Amino acid sequence: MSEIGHTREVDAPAQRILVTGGAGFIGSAVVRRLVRQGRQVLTYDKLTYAGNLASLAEVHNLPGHRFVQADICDGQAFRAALDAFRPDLVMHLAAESHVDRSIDGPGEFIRTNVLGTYTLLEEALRYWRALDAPERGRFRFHHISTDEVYGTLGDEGLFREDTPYQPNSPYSASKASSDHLVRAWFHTYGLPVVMSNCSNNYGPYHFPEKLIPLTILNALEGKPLPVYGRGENVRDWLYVDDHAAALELIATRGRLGESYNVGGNNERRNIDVVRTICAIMDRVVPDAKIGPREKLITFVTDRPGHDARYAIDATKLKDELGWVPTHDFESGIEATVRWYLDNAAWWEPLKARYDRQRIGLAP
Ligand code: NAD
Ligand code: TDX
Repeated sequence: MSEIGHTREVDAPAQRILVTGGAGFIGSAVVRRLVRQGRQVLTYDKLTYAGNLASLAEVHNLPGHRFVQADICDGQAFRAALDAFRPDLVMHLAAESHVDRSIDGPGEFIRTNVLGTYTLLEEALRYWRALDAPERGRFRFHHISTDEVYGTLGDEGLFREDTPYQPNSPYSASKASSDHLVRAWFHTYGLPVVMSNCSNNYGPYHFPEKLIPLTILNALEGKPLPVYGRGENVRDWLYVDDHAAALELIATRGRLGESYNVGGNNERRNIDVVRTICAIMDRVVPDAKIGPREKLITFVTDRPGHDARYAIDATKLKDELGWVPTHDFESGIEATVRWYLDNAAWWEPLKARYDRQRIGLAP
């Protein structure tokens, strides 16, 4: 078994990093960060509707960055990528990520999130076993997951790493399954893994089907702002670059076989998030024809199985690895609104990639 329970000192930080899902929202923030630091990065991404090479424009053609368009369920393609690139670290972010889509079509979530992760684990194990001893000692597989695996909180309490798994949506159930597989490959086969579970991210390059970018773009056009139920559900929002910094720490310095919760201590009710965005937009891009954007808020049928509250206790990550988030919600949300206003060239082409009507209402 691998060295469970103690930190392996990393003499030379990982230099060759394969990032699955690197063309997505969080993956692209990770790839941009690592390439800027001078690491060698291979982005491995199928480019589904959610994948976007424009999110990697800053680094795509730099010598430190390579890209392979391939499916994580394709074991042969992943094997070829491992054998050609020879990473000392795999960061696995590729997933189907949108809860509403998982309600309408859970099959793709099982295929990608469960079978895809299984495929990567099998190939990573084969690759790791064939490495020579120093390389084998350096190699790590970092699985990136969500706090939604823990289910829902009431008014009190926080998710800790030892909170029991109680996923409630097809998305969170598929992520929970993948977490369990990763854990099992560590305990049974000794594959050197680390895991992390993060709360809701927000920031630039967020696919516009998600609450925050959807609200910004609808508010810009004077369209209704759909709020599920009464808007009282609470999410714990973390700026995406703070998550990317946490992932780098966990991947390179986290204890093998351990999982780390990541969250910014920024709990907000959905209705308050939407109102905050309205206020920023009224100030930054006032529009006399639209008027005060709060008038656009429309309460709609609740999401089936809608988790009431998520909130993270990130003490372990802070104490063990010294992580501190650098963005508070007020500055982060203003920066995010301004980024969308300045980057229509990024989001305009995406409008054709998703249904701008309500989805995820189970029959
Ligand atoms: P995203 O939907 O923006 O990006 C997912 C990426 O994975 C896309 O580039 C897509 O093309 C790629 N992909 C999907 N299926 C693939 C497949 N079969 N093979 C190869 N590539 C494939 O997702 P995100 O928000 O960046 O989330 C990244 C990871 O972080 C996911 O594992 C998600 O569960 C987790 N996570 C997300 C959040 C959040 O708030 N967004 C919070 C916690 C954890
Ligand atoms: O139009 C909307 N109106 C609304 O009220 C949408 C799209 C969402 N909501 C609500 C549902 C949630 O309570 O806003 C909250 C946030 O919704 P999403 O943006 O869909 O995110 P969520 O379901 O919380 O999941 C996100 O965070 C955890 C990511 O999509 C997941 O991949 C991640 O694991």
